[in-house]
Amino acid sequence: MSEWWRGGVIYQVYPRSFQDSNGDGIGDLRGILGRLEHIAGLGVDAVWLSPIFPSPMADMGYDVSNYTDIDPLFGSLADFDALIEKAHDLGLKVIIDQVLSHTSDKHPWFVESKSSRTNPRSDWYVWADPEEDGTPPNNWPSVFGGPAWEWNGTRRQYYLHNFLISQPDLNFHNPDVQDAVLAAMRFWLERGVDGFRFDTVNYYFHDEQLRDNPPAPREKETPLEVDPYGMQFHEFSKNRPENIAFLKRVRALLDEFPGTTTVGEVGEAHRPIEIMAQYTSGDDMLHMCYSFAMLGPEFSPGHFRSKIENFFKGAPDGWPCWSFSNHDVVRHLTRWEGHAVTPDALARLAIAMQLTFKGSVCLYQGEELGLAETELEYSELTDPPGLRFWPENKGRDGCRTPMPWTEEDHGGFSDVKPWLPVKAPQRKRNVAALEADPASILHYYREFLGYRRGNPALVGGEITFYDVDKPVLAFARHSGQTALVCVFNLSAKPRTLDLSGLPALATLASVSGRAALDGGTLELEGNGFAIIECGAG
Ligand code: TEU
Ligand code: CA
Repeated sequence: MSEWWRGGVIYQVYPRSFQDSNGDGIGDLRGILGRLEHIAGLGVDAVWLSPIFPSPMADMGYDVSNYTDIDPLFGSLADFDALIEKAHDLGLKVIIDQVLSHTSDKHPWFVESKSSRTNPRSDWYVWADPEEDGTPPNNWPSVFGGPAWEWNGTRRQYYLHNFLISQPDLNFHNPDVQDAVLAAMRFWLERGVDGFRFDTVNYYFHDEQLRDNPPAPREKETPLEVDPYGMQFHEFSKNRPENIAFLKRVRALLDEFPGTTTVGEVGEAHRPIEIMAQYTSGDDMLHMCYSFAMLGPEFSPGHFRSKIENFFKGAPDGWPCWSFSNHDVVRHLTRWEGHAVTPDALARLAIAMQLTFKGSVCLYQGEELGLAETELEYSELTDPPGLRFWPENKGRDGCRTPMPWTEEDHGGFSDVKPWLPVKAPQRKRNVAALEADPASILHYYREFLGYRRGNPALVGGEITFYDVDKPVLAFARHSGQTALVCVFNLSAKPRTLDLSGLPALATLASVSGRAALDGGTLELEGNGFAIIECGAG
């Protein structure tokens, strides 16, 4: 089916941490290849590989120095071809990361661009003269701290970097830059990839006049509605109107390769849902976007409901992708632990919610094992923001520790000490142990993924929310004659609910388990939930 992505489930692999095949302590493509059965066996539609391209690894591959090759640390193009082939044999689509907003400062394009003000690529990055007093041209902040501008002594100019100093920002206003990144995309499409995850897709364009971003009065907003780094609205540094025309060029390219898809990352504190809607509305834009809207600490019915409702209000024809965990945030079992009866109860609740929301879904490697964030010492860190802002910000290493496959040393991930440690709490939840326990969260993930696949109402149906008492989230998914009422108790306390006002409730769907339905009365234990099939009428 060419629209497999609509309602599809994407499993994110963080290649450094999936499986090491050659004993250097770092995961690689051959390692992933050998573990594809695990992914396919879950019953997901696609795998998304975080960056595997040549890179100095200052931001673990999100600093690319060559868009059309594989870093030797991960393997070769031949390994990549083999991985695609096996994935396709197993019925898995392969989505790769495209980190196009910035390159590494070691990319030959930047090396050339910074060499003079007159070289052929002098305008490929965002260069700006200093203010009269020598300071940067405006107030734009870097996500990783400090100003977004770095001085270059050769050109006697600043260059823009929204992230690390070693991640200079490409100038998308230059048509040659657009052509170059589109050519890189074509390279991978011709190699057989099924789509792209676009890193920082909202950062492609900046205001050419370099106007100051307006301040965001923090006290008037909830913390997540303002920029957590710069206390300003990113009005001029990102989400510029020119991006729309460029994304249409991207979509036109993808449309040359039927069955492919795109998911844009909208890293945006201020208006994430609006931008997701804007970027996916219309069949000439991106297929899907995700944001950090569900990747934060908020865990309330109103929060989830408003994100989903606002998305479809903004883009009735758009399509979201929801994720609860990824390589940038504290794993959700740790983020939301204050709401948990037990980690497994919370894990079941979360996956059932995510898989019944309207939209596609990104899962993050290890969440099917019920992994919590790894506690690390400062000396074990590798992530630049963690190294810089410890202990207020511990960085992102805690969600990036290697997959535990077995009870062995290093969780069977590697024969040698891995780049990040596999600690006891994670190793205990290894794949082999959870496979052997039919009551494990791993089996539950598989079961619920299968349940979703078998229910068109969950994959592509409409969603209607109900007003119920506070810690409970309730909605129906419906398509054709089928309607499923989904009720989730987000608190750790048991709840008795009067659902008599809802459509004819018939039977508890077998997978939900942890609930009792008696007429219109539903009893849910803490973190309990019910998927209820509705009778006709
Ligand atoms: O993330 C962009 C982004 O918005 C994040 O930096 C986010 O704000 C932060 O991680 C929250 O903790 C993408 C990648 O996912 C991330 O790994 C990269 O570091 C970043 O882009 C730069 O390429
Ligand atoms: Ca390796």
